[in-house]
Amino acid sequence: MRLLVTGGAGFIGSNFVHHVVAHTDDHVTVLDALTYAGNRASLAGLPSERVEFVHGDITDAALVSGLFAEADAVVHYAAESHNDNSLHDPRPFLDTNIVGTYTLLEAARRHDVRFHHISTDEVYGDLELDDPERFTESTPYNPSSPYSSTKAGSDLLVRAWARSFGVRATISNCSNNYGPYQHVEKFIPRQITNVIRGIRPRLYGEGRNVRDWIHADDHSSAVLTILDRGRIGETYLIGADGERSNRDVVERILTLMGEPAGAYDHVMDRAGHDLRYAIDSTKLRTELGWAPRFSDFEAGLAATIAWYRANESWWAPSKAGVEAFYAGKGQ
Ligand code: NAD
Ligand code: TDX
Repeated sequence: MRLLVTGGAGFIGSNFVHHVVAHTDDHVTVLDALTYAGNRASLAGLPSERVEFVHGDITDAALVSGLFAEADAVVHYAAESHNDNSLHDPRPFLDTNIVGTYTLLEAARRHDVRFHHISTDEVYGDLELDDPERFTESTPYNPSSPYSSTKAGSDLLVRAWARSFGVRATISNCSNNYGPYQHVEKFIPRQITNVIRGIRPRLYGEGRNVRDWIHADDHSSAVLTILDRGRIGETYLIGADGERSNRDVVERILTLMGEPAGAYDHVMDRAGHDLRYAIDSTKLRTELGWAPRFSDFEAGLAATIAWYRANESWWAPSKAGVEAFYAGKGQ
């Protein structure tokens, strides 16, 4: 199969490309604009006969159309992905997440290409800490931030193009990913690289907020499963029962890195900060037979810490700029 992967130089997209090369015979073409979040080094070492890189923007309709004409299936990861950036400057989120997805859907329609859209559990808003219910495929959309509202909008475009134009599409909404190649602006890599640099980790507010962590490689195996056996027109939630409070995660990072568990600072909270996300992935597990491999969060976190220790040249160029951005916001 010839796969086109948008955003394949980003965190989850690059993990997916590595996963596809290791587990299938598919050929991958990556389309990526190499924004601040894209990094060609995340694809280093992959065989050139299996992976082709195209530097370009998903809003470029002519470029996109030519690439769709040569693809059997498209997996769409490209996005502006960081909530804190969306609170600072929402415009790129509208351009890439909404207009970009629209541009891809028009090409999928014209060339009748199978389309898988990558989305997030944040489209469902947040849950109370003691809510016994988790998000399912029928939870109403209720996004909180400019980021999550543009992802919600992109999901709705996919549903409309599937129903109105017969685009052969599926959607997955996944919980918070961790693993190698994640940008240092995000919570887990920010704290790991802070500790490496001798900076105290920064917890927003009280740190009671809960995220449902999944290893990026488990996200990749779920997406391949949906591409292979998912029913056209359906949405699948991806999660690995990994709920943890931010405070618990920061304390684990510190302990695993040989520091006192309490050696972190509380900083200004995020505006509109979602309290809790939690995924019920029963549909994906029972209908398609998927299961995660990384069930031990502490072991996955230890491996991620080891990766950041061993790959300082990958993240060092971004670190100072990210910390300057946060410092300007009291975070
Ligand atoms: P990321 O920010 O690390 O990577 C995004 C990639 O998209 C980068 O390589 C960037 O260069 C590229 N890109 C951005 N705008 C582009 C454009 N206009 N044209 C072409 N390429 C462009 O993001 P990520 O964390 O890897 O997230 C990937 C996808 O997964 C996103 O759609 C996100 O909403 C979704 N998602 C992320 C998480 C998470 O925990 N990070 C969880 C669920 C879903
Ligand atoms: O320094 C920090 N301190 C802190 O306490 C940072 C950067 C974050 N946080 C908190 C905010 C969140 O409660 O940690 C939690 C995780 O923050 P992020 O890594 O920014 O992730 P989140 O906002 O939960 O969104 C992520 O998961 C869903 C991805 O960035 C999204 O792309 C995905 O859709």
